[in-house]
Amino acid sequence: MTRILLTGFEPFAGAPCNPSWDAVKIVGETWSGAAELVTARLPVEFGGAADALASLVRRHTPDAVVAVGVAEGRAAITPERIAINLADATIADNAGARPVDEPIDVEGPAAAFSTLPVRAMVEAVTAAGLPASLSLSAGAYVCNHVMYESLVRIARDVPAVGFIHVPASSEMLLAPSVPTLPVQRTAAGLTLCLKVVVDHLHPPLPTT
Ligand code: PCA
Repeated sequence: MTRILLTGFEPFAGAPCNPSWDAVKIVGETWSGAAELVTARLPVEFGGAADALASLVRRHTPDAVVAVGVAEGRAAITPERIAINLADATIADNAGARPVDEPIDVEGPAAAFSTLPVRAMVEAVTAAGLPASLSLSAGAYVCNHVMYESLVRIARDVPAVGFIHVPASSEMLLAPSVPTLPVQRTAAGLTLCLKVVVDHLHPPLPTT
């Protein structure tokens, strides 16, 4: 059976929660798609997150890896198109690391494209009345790092690998001007994204 590894992140930057994990947890508890779903929570640490993902990939040998993180300020569910070979943090990660202007992999490519069906994912989510759009930048913090490492190194033989940023939630207690999406809606959008991934790996037979 097809197996999907879906990850969210622990809280960081003093926030009480991280809607990426809150939503991933709901997706795991309610999933009824045609694939086995494994969910896990990653640390917000350069290096630590990639190491945790690498051991999950070794242990579960998934057919798809979908990592999810929060992007404060975004109002939509945003599949990332590309990860760049740059670690440039404006705040320290949860282990105190704060790389500035550093390549992730000195010998690696400048960038790597998502191998998820990102456009079809956006179409499925918007068709359900939920906010979604394609993103051209995963930033240069831990999320971009995990996406880059998974595409270039950790899961390079896995057929569908990528990253989705989700909006903040009201539970994060951020300034009222920061857009939020209820985690139940984020979870519904992520579930639709995963169903598109399953169809992409195993296209349904045409009904004639
Ligand atoms: N968002 C951060 C790291 C963890 C998370 O949920 C990011 O966008 O890099």
